[in-house]
Amino acid sequence: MAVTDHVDLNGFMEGVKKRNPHQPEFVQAVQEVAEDIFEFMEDKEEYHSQQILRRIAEPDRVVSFRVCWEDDAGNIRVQRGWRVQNNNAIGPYKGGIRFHPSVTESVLKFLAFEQTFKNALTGLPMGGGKGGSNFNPKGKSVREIMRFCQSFMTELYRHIGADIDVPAGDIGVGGREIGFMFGQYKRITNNFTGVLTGKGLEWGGSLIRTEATGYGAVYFLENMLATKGENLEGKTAVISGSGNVATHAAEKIVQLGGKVLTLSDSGGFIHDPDGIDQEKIDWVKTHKTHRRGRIEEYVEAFPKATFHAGKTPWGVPCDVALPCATQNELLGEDAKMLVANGCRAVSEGANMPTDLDGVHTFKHARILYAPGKASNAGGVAVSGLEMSQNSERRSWKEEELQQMLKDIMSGIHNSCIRYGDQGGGYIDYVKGANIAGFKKVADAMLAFGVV
Ligand code: NDP
Ligand code: 2IT
Repeated sequence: MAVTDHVDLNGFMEGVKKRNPHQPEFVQAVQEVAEDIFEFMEDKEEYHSQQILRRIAEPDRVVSFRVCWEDDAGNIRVQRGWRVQNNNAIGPYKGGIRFHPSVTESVLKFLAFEQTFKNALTGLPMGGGKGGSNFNPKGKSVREIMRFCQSFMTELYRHIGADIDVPAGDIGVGGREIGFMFGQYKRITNNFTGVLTGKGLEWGGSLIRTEATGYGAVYFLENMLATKGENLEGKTAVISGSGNVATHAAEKIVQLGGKVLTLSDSGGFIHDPDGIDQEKIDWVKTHKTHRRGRIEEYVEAFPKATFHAGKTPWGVPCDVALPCATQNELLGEDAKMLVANGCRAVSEGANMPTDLDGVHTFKHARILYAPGKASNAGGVAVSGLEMSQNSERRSWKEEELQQMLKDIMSGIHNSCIRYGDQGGGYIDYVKGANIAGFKKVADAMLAFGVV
């Protein structure tokens, strides 16, 4: 008798919890996927007997390393760095690097696990990985950030490669940090190769990579609304975050005729009843990204807006919501409030921003709800296109890339419908994304045997 014969969802999750103590984010991500996959696998003995889900939920490897650097005052600082290589069944490991004090092994394992399904959904040949450090870039000088990035890459370089593992940006890592890391990789290896994505346009980067995650999340939202014969024209949107994903999601909502009411950061949210138009979005981009300012200063520049310290924006009535900051920023009670206030669609720009309670609330209310692994896949998709351009040693045109991004997002939407259509006009996008992503990776793993 196979060892898995008697393992049901609860038994499986007990094992995951036991093997991953003190890793709540990782356990949460596995649970959200396992809830759907156990149902899907019910009549698929091969997935059970080959322990496919168990194997995907056990990273291929987790590399942890020390990162020493010297601050401007001459103090020696020590941080921890990681790269989690979760699964490379369908392509080289691929996923961002996060610099934030909240980074732990659990957070990076959850992100690498999610990335495995997300990357499969894009249709491009990319496996799942994630890396980062508990380094806090806030309040650091540019020279300090450079020294940290160089030290981080001095260890990371031996684990990555254009056909092995291709990191990119994430929270706290944008074009500038990718530049510092690419420079150090090239210096150590003497190799100019597509080992990172999100590069500058002069040195192998792709057009629209910067915008792709936020734009893609809005394209996905449009696809969802279209199933109800609706679009974004005249709709109000509540957005959290004020970084790369949030500002570009806001920009695309505005371009498509919607009105953005909120943005936020770790200090609280701003509510602008007049709407956050392109000029205001540009102000936020400059203020947050280039000046590293706080969102609360928005109300000095635009006095009709209000700032709500220590709060998230989910209590502001809206038609659509886009959580674009971080994990577990939208809890069960927030989800209930959104639904009660008439929110019709939620498209996640962040990774796992909604906790399990919130996911169940949205599913129960049968609103249009897209999990990040489907709706925020535009960023990694254009990263995949950057890899293709690097291999070809060519740069594609903006219009071509814009069209490819739109096509990839609607392809993901179709995959979600294929496996998530529950009848009666309700699509369970979480289920659809989980099954479509899982099936592709699982079938590749079956082909390789027990490795
Ligand atoms: P940025 O660093 O550009 O911006 C992060 C934003 O989120 C900032 O406004 C930041 O506020 C806020 N934030 C971060 N941590 C917290 C926290 N603990 N509580 C409240 N607010 C917080 O990151 P990105 O925009 O790139 O990433 C945002 C989300 O999107 C993440 O979940 C990321 O994994 C996901 N994502 C990013 C992709 C990309 O291409 N960049 C692709 C797919 C997903 P503050 O300034 O105060 O720190
Ligand atoms: O979460 C994500 O998909 C990202 N941070 C982007 C990863 C990438 O490799 O572009």
